[in-house]
Amino acid sequence: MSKIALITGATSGIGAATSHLLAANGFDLILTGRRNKRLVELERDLAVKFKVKCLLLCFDVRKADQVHTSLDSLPDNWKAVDVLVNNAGLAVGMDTVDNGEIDDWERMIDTNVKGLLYVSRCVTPWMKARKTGQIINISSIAGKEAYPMGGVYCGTKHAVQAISHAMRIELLPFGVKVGTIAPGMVDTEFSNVRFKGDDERAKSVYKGFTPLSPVDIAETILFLITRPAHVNIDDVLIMPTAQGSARDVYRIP
Ligand code: NDP
Ligand code: 8X3
Repeated sequence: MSKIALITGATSGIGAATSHLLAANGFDLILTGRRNKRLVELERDLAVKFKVKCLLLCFDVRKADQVHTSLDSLPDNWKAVDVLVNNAGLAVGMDTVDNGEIDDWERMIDTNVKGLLYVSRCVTPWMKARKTGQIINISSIAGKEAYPMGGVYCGTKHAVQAISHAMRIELLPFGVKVGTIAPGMVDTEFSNVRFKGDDERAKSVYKGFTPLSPVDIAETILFLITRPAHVNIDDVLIMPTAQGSARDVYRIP
C-alpha cells in the first residue's frame, strides 16, 4: 500500500515541488491550498506523470473551522497520513514594528503559526492512534535569526521552531517523528507575496547569486522522510552557497 503525504500550500513553490517529488516516489497525496484552480491543474499534471492517487482540499489554514471541516471530511483510509508537511506560509510587507501594518502582521501570524497549529491539531491524533507518522514543519533562516524590518515574520518562524520542538517531545511515546527545515532564500512566489505584487522588487531579491530552488527543499524533505524508523532528523538549516546569514549574501553585480 502506498504511503500518504499531506502537503499544505501545494499550489506553489516548495509545496508544488514537494508534491511532484513525492508523487514520483510513489506517495499518494492530499494537496491543500486556497487556489482551487491550481490544485486541479496540479492533480491533472501529477496524474499524467505518475500513477498516484490525489485528494484535493481547498481551504484557508487561517480559518480553524475550514481546516477542521475539510480534514474531518476525509474518508478513513485517507486519514492514515504518514507524512504531514506544514508548508503553507508567507511574509507580508517589510517594515519596522512602529510602522508595520497590523493586517500584514495578522496574515503572517494567522497563517504561519495558527494555521500550522490548526492543521497539526487535526492530523496529530491520527498519527498518535496509529503510533506512526512524521511531521515536517517548514521554518526559515528567519526562525534562527531576526533581522530588521522582518520582526514579525521572524517571530512567526521562531514560533514554528519552538512549537516543533515541543511537538517532537510530546510525540516521543507515540513514535511520531517531528522535524523542521529552515531554508535561506528560495526562488518561489514568496517575494512577490511579501512585496504585494511588486515583481521588480521581488526579482531583485534573487539578483547576483544562485538562490535555492524549491526542488532543493523538496529533496531535503524526501531525505528526511526516507530515513530508517529509528532516525529522526530534528532540524535542518539549508542555505544557498552564496548566503551566510539572513542578511549576508555575496552577490556578483
Ligand atoms: P509560495 O508563495 O510560492 O507558496 C506559499 C504557499 O502557501 C502557497 O501554496 C499558498 O497557497 C500557501 N498559503 C499561503 N497562505 C495560505 C493560507 N492562508 N491558507 C492556505 N494556504 C496558504 O512560497 P514558498 O514556497 O517559498 O513558501 C513555502 C514555505 O516556505 C512558507 O512557509 C515560507 O515561509 C517558507 N520559506 C520560504 C523561503 C523562501 O525564500 N521562499 C525561505 C524559508 C522559508 P494559496 O495561495 O493557494 O493558498
Ligand atoms: C524566507 C527567507 O530571508 O526572506 O523565509 O526571511 S527570508
